[in-house]
Amino acid sequence: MNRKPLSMVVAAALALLAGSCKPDLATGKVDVNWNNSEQSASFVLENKGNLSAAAFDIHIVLTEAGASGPEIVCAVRSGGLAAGEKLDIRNLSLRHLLGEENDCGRRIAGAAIVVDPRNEVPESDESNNRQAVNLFPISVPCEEMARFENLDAQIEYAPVSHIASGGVRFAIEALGPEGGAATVRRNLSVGHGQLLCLNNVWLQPKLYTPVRYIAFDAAAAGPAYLEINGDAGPGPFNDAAAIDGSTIGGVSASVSSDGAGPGSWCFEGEIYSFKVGGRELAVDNMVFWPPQTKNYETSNRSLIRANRP
Ligand SMILES: [Ca+2]
Ligand SMILES: [Ca+2]
Repeated sequence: MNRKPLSMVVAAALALLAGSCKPDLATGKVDVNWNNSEQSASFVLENKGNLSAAAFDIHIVLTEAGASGPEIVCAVRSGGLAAGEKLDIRNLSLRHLLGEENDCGRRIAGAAIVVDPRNEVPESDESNNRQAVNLFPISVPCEEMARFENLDAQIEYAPVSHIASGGVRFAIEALGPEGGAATVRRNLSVGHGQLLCLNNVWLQPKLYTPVRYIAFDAAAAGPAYLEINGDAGPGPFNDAAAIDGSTIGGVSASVSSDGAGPGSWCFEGEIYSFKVGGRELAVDNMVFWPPQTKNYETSNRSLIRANRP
């Protein structure tokens, strides 16, 4: 009887196992909200392999039409993924990628979710790590966006304080008799970089001219308060979902998050005054439309034209 030595069989089996015993990171369903009121991505990643994957990067790459400029990348780090485990990322804000340096994102034509772009994790299948979606061009006023990156970290602004970010001035006022503070924080799953965490305070942008539209990234771990054109609407609101669809001071509100998760809060209508407050409310990336200085420049220009002989 002709039998292979046992050691040869074991070696062959081990070689086979070494090939298949690897993690396999893969992108699942990808949903990119890219419109005037919201710029965010939701997606599911999965480790389809039979070994756990160590830490890796996730890139959301925005590509421009004609690909003239450098790629615009939002990077997120994952601590790792066990075999068979899924990572569900919801409403990851891309709003901070809007900037004058990339024409405020007006030429963006596509987005791609790329898992492990630096190839830190050896995988059994390296071909399923990227998924691209087409996007329609949008027009978002990003020239005046309060990103709160200019504020000193860990500072607590007690009421009444005055701050400025992105050319917009804000007042921080007490919400109720307890006082409270607005704290500069970072590394939360809402917005990007630094943000403002409102604990028992109002945040009030100073509107020198009425605006048609205000939007920002937010997450509320408790009741939220709004006061638009002097009206509190049906507030206080138990959570973000309760705000969605309401009318406050003649202004319609829409919120993309449910419960305490991060999302985009948008307010559309003739807005003369605006206040947002909360017990534990994180806000970032506030945009105002039309931008107040822009509005002033435009009316100034038309005045010059009108005076020409
Ligand atoms: Ca893979
Ligand atoms: Ca920020």
